[in-house]
Order: sequence, then C-alpha cells, then structure tokens
Amino acid sequence: MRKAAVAILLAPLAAHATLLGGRPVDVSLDGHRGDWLFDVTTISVTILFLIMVAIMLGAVLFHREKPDDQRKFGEHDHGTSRSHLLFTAFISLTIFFGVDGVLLASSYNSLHEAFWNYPTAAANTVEVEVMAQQWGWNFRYSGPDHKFGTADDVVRFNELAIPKDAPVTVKLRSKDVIHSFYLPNFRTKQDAIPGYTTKLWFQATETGNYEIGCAQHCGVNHYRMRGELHIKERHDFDEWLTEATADSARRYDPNDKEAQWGWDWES
Ligand SMILES: [Cu+2]
Repeated sequence: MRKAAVAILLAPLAAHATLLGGRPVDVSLDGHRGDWLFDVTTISVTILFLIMVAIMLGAVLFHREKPDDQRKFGEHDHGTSRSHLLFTAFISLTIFFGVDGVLLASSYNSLHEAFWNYPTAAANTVEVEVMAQQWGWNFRYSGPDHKFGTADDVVRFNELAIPKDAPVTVKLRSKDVIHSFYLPNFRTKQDAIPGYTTKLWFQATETGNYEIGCAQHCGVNHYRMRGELHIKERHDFDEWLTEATADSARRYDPNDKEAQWGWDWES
C-alpha cells in the first residue's frame, strides 16, 4: 500500500525528468526558445506539485484525531475571513503572473523576435514550396530562373536538402486534407491546408540527417508520412542542387499537369 502510494507520487516526477532530458537533438537557431518554455512549465508544475503534496501530507499527519482533545479535531472554518481571502488571492496571483504570465510574455517575445520575424530576402535565403499530400511531401525549389512554377524547377519527393547557417523559408499547401509539417529538431511545425498558403522559416546550425514528420492525423497511412531533411555545408548543398536540377530537367514532362503544382512565390 505504502509502495503504491510512493509510486503514484513519484510517477509525475519521473515523467518530468524524461521530458527534460529525452528530447530530440536541437539543431536550430531558435529551437531553444521552445525548450525554455517547456523547461519553465515542467519545473514550475513540479514545484507546485511538491508543495501540494507537502500540504496534503501535513494535513494527514498533523491533523489527525487526538483522543484526548476531541474538540480540536472538530475545529474548522469556511475560509471566508479577510485574511484567508487575501492569502488565497495572493497565492493565485503569484502563480498566474509568476508562471502563466512569464510563459505568455516570453511566447510573444519569441514570436516577434524569431518565429514571425521572417528574414528579409538575403542572398543566402533558401525558398521552398511544399505540397503535402496523402501520404508524402513534395518539395519544389525555384531552379536557375528563381521563379516557381516554371519548367526548370527542382522537384523532390520526401527529400528536403538545405544548407547550414542559412535561413530557409517554406510555403505550404495541401492537395487533399490538412497535414502538419513538423520539424522535431527545429521545435517548429506548421499546418498545410488545402486552398490556403501557410508559411514558416527556420535555420540550421548543424549538418546531418533528420526527420520531417506529419503532426496532423491525415488518414490511414499518416504514420508513413515521413520525409528526410538533409542539412549540408553550403558547397555540398550547391553540388546537390546542381545534380537535383539536372535530375528534375530529365524527368520534366510538359504534358504531366499533375506534376506542375508550383505557384508564384508571393512575398
Ligand atoms: Cu499528413
């Protein structure tokens, strides 16, 4: 019985420890902002949980029925006195502003400074159009003419290559249902919606191969909707793009209208 009680008390702590330590590696410029929010939430909730447990244990251990003092056991109030109300308001406001307020302010800050602060069209920015479909990701680069939806576009399926240390701007649409473009190693995601264009941007700080997931349940094969993200040094990326350009040119078929899903890049 005692063991079960201890296990129940410790389970949330174990879960929190896993949350703090078991995340996918962060290879992005701004992913630490999301991690910070998770850490603050996890640590605050853990501290509040421990305080609640201490109060409940105190109530159980120190306010038990005492045979020699029956009256004390029966003492109670409704907590409506002025000092009780002030104390309750103090605790509530402290938690509201100290935890929720900090999370809200820092979320807005991160959105303005990073996630909604799109890079101005710098020379090294990579622009990619993404068409999500059941069940895969179509990627399109503008090709040598820097215009999307033309014959020289570079098109890949489930494979996105980007250079390290350069901003990547992605615009998303969907062919069928709502999908969600998810980059766990960048702590960012964005929905892909039929008939509407959404966008996000990110920047890699490490090279390597990572995963692109779909974070929106989109049908029976949702679990298979998985792309590869290759982060390369700039010269490796340029080499890859040259090969991919030649490859796309070989596969280009002017009569295959289905394959020409690219659209004008509106800024
Ligand atoms: Cu999907």
